[in-house]
Amino acid sequence: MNKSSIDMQTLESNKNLKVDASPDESTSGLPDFTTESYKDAYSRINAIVIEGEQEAYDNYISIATLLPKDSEELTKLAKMELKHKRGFTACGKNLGVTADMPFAKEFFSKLHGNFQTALVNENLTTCLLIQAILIEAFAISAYHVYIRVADPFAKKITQGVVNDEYLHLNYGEKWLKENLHTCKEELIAANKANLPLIKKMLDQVAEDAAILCMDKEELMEEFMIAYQDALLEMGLDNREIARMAMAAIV
Ligand code: PL3
Ligand code: FE2
Ligand code: FE2
Repeated sequence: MNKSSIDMQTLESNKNLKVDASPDESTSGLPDFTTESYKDAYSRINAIVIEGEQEAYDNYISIATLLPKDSEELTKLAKMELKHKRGFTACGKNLGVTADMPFAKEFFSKLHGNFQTALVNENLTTCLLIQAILIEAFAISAYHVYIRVADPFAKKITQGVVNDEYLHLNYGEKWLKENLHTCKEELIAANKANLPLIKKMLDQVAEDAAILCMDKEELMEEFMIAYQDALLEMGLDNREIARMAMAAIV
């Protein structure tokens, strides 16, 4: 991206900032949460998050069927997702926003389809990569950026949620690390098929995110940090990680 388009984007997201320098430290530099444009963008972003948490619940329950020995732990992780869903539902309610659930269902449909296909074929590695690595890293990056510009109510909830998401990411990392010698090929293939979908989802949400004062470059940066850290943790080397990350830009 060239310099002028970065400036444009900065201007775009700054226009939503409260500039009436209220002396209250806690709200300065934050967007105006009461405008129609904020609420309109929030109706889609909030729905994405609610749908994402519900699908995460379903996915961990499904993964447990392929990994019965971890069923108890996976059920515990799954239940956290329902708590997250309730938390984000409350965030929307608090702002007087109705979540656009049909939009969110469509937003997840491709990734959802790939997960379901992997599940029926008992491709556990693919299921774990999609849910416990890609979706969790996406959530972690989005929540980190959101915390910086959220209303006080949502900020508190999101801080609690993001800590849980690391537990989910760690679960995936640990299983994939222990099984890397047998699952590397499937991991790389699944990454090639699904990382581009995450990139598309990020592109798709960027405009609404900007209205919430969430910067796209920052979202991408946070995602790459969480994603690359996870791959490193699994025992992949730098070259393998670079190759896998490259799948995002085809
Ligand atoms: C897994 O635990 C949860 C999966 C959720 C995926 C969320 C993607 C987030 C997209 C952009 C979001 C901004 C955050 C705003 C929160 C109301
Ligand atoms: Fe979650
Ligand atoms: Fe999660």
